[in-house]
Amino acid sequence: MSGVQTEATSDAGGGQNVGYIDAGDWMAYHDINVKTAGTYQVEFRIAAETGGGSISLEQNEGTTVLGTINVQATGGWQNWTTISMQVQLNAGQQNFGVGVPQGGYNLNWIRMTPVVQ
Ligand SMILES: [Ca+2]
Repeated sequence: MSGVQTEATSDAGGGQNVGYIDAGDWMAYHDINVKTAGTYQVEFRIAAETGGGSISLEQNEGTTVLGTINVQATGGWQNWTTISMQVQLNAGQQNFGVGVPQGGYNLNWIRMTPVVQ
C-alpha cells in the first residue's frame, strides 16, 4: 500500500478498516486466484462523510484499469454501505490494485463474485 492507514471499524464484524485514503494512494492484493474467466461483481464496503471520491480496480501497477466507481456520501466516516460494479476478469492467479482517483472515503472490505450468465 501507499498512503493509507488502518483504524478500528464500527462496521459489522468489527476489526479494522482502511482509512486516510487520498487521491494517488493505493492498496495491492496479491495472488488472488480467479477460478474462471468472465464477468465479476466487485463490491466495496465504504463509508464517506461527504462523498466525491472514486475507486478503481486495477492491474499492472495501475496501467490496466478494470473499472472505476464513484463514492457518494454516506453521512459519516463509520456509516457503512456496499457499492458495486461489474468487471471482466481473466482466469488464473493474479495481482489486483485498488487505486484512488479521488479520495474521501474509508474502505472495510472488497468482495468479487462471479456473475452467472
Ligand atoms: Ca492518504
